[in-house]
Amino acid sequence: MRETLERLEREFDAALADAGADTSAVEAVRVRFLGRKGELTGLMKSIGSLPAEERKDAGRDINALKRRIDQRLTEAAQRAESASVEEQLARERIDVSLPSCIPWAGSLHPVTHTRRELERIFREMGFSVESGPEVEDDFHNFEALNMPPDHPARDDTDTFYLDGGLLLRTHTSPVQIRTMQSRKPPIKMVCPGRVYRRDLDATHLPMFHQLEALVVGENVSMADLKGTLSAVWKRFFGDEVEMRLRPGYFPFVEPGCEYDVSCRVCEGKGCRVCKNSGWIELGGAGMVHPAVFEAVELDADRYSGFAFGLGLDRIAMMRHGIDDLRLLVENDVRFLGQFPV
Ligand code: 2NM
Repeated sequence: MRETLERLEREFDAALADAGADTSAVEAVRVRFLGRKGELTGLMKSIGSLPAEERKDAGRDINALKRRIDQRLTEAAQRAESASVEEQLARERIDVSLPSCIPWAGSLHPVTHTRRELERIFREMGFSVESGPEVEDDFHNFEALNMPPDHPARDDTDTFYLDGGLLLRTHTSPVQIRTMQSRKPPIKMVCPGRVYRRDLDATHLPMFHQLEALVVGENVSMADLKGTLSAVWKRFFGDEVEMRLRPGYFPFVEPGCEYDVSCRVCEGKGCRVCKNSGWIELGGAGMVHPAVFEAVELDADRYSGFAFGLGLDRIAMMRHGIDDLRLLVENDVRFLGQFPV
């Protein structure tokens, strides 16, 4: 009997080692040795056929082995269970450091982006950013700007007139008039905003965006105008950009000029965009006309000033390589989404 039990125990240990950490294999070993038809159970049943004096020892030895086997099976089952939990944890591991889905984010309209960038540059240079009404009166939009009653821009084929002598401003200059009326020099201001003209073709929209700058003080000169323009465009386009002034006429300035920057596409060498001239016209400028100072009751003998203007839409198109004006007003998200902040 002793040899039988020792052999059984070795067989059990071997079988349990084979089962490893596999829960169902461990269970199969339990059935093989402790099940109703198991090997140890069979041995227990055979006690009755032993000689009477051997039965007590045999029963004790079998029970002792049964307890050891039971103990080892329980431990093996626990090991198998925790191994399977570990395996599941490893399999279902989630890397919380992986980037998540990027949420859909809005973007700025290219004109808004261009306006904000220029506003930032002007603020850094000490300018304030002002705004004013889009519905204006004749005085602020025309008369104070030295545009006499017969000036062609006042024609109702060029300007949107409203009831009660009001109109949609044709430039942002009325904001400068209002600023000079409400504040004493020194003045350093810019006013970006919507302006309206009765124009609609491949290169003009009835509503577009301007930004105008005004500096008024004592001894403000044409050299200050040129230095300011040059500083602004070098900041906006980069230090390599060249700038030039050409004579130009606007009723509200004397002398007046137009200004160009070297073409950003070909760097001045000449290309389709600049029509082989190497230059891109950006806007007009000049020294504030004494008649304008008179209209806002500023002493033209004491003060002088310069002003300049630019078209935000054209600059935004240049900056982003946009070749069709309509893209700016259609608000197609497939277009707008291409200008992330
Ligand atoms: C331009 C060109 C030249 C201008 C002048 C004034 C004011 F009110 F001070 F007289 N505001 N803006 C001006 C001068 C605007 O844009 C093409």
